[in-house]
Amino acid sequence: MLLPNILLTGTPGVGKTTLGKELASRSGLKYVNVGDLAREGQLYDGYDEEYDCPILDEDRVVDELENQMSEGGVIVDYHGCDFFPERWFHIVFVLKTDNSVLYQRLETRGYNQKKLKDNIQCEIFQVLYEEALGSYKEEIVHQLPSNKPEDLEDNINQILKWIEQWVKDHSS
Ligand code: DAT
Repeated sequence: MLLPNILLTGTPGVGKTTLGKELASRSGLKYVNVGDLAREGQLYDGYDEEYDCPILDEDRVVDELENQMSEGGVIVDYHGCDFFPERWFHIVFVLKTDNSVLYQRLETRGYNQKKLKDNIQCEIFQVLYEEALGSYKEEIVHQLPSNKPEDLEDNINQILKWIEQWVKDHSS
């Protein structure tokens, strides 16, 4: 059976991991967290002193994922999206969270003031939404609110319906 690949993107803290894992368990699709994948495989290319974090080796991440992406049925979670091959994804969801809610979530994570400010600005300026629109066909890019538990439930149900329809449309 053919299964679609789904990209979940958005500013850190908007709820990609929460949605991705729950969606995977309810749909049977596979969940891949690119941050974890990079950490496990040490897929890094240097260190960013300003942001105090390793720099992702995007080419190696793409190589690492290529086989499973061509098989289909993968949910990818990452706070960036312009380096993945466009052909990989059948649909792209950009999660969005109100500033005050996001601020609290990131504060709970123990982010320092600079990281907090940068991430809130990233959300205010819809950086990931713009990046997604610049990287994929506009008609497959969708924004989803991600503020409260009901949003999570609505998003899951909506995506499950979309998957079901996609599978029907692609079965011979
Ligand atoms: P991300 O993977 O985008 O960095 P996450 O899934 O780790 O984000 O979520 C960050 C925090 O927010 C985490 O404590 C769970 C919570 N959260 C996620 N989605 C939520 C929602 N729809 N309603 C309430 N809390 C949510």
